[in-house]
Amino acid sequence: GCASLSASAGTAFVHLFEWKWNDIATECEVNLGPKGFDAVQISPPHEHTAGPFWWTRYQPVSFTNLTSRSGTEAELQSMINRCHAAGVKIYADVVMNNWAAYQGHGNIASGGDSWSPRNYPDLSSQDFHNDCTISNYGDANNVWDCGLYGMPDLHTGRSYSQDYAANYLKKLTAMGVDGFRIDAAKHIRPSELDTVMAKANRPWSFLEVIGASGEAVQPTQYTYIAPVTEFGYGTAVAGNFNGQIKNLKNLGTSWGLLPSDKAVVFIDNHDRERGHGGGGNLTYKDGAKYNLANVYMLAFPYGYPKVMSGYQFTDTDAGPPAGNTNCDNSQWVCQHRWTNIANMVGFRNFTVGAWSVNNWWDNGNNQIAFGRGDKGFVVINNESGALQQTLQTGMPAGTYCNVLAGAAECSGAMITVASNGMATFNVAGNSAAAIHGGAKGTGC
Ligand code: LM2
Ligand code: CA
Repeated sequence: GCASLSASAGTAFVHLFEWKWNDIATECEVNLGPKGFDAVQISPPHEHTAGPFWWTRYQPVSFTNLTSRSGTEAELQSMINRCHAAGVKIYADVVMNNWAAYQGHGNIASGGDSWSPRNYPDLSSQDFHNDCTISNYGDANNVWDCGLYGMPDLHTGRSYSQDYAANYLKKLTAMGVDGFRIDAAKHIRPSELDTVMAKANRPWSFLEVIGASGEAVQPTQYTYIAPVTEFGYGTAVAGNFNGQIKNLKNLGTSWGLLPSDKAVVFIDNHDRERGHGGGGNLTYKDGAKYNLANVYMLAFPYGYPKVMSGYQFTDTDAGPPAGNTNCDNSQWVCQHRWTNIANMVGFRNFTVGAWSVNNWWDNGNNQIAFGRGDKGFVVINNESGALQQTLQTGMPAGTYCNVLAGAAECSGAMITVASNGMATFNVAGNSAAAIHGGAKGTGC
């Protein structure tokens, strides 16, 4: 068929929130590899406390027992191997700062180990900071050395604790894991986290540090270690998709965001879609606006984008639907399979070499268009009325597939770019169109 996009390097990844390892493996083979996703962020693979809530996985019990709600260590290994064979990397979510406290569903953890707060199979009370609860975000010592929501706080200044965390990263690296999301990095002193990463031989990582003005601990204190989650991005995108997207022309450092190469960006994540840790983000519940915001994120040259992919919920504590994770069950949202999102990954991969915005057009309100050098061009209509414009694309003459017009990149309408670079776009309300040189209507 037309338009095989997998030749380009990966530039965007997906969080398959609460997916089981076996189902991720199949998804890598069937969808993520063919669509050009760079990597999958997986839910924490360590042993965790019991209970049906999603957040029980953010309460570790052991880093040496890797049986979790997503599966066994053998299934984890098999998934890593199968995703690699499909050209997809694996990033593991690592919770090292805070340890299990919740015993509302008993003291037997996901891998069968029993535990009590500050006493786990491999760690005991001395490996944790003194018992205190974070209460003052104006005080860095309080944020770093007390317990988040009262969970035991790993004493990351102790060599034994550092080695324990580093050995976990090394074990996962040896299994083939390609990178890490370091959960709650904001609650670990930067110098101590840096020591852990050094002991782990500095695997590729990104650090979860939620910035808030006026607080003592800021994301910029961590960027010397690794890229950081830029929470300001999703907030800014949401504010303007609910306002006027013409303002998003120069989203980046001039908005107070981190340098692009230090920023992992997302429209929402597993916390923000639930209103945990702050709100205001667009989520799957916002429908077309959310869909188009993801198109913007994947088209716009800023940051390393992460697509959220989760399950439907009303109760913000609810864990995943019972049974296997798959996109044929409507309880799973599967954002990464939405045509616009899946096919914009190919757009980002193809346009990565043209890291600038060119030929920006807007209607002064909620219709925008922009190019990525001579490699691609996108039109986003965040209004209910149709958009009909002849625009300068900056692209070579030719017949291009509108990659957002059908599930396969070239299954929908064609768009003709004239020799002067102009092309006519007819884009229905609340939808988008995109063309790029990796999906041409002829010669593929
Ligand atoms: C993070 N960032 O710093 C994660 O991105 C976030 O998802 C985690 O919170 C948090 N760190 C701790 O790793 C989640 C969730 C919380 C949940 C915790 C611990 O957002 O609601 O707290 O995980 O599982 C839950 C209860 C809370 C309780 C706490 C301790 O919701 O009421 O506090 O467990 O048992 C007494
Ligand atoms: Ca800490």
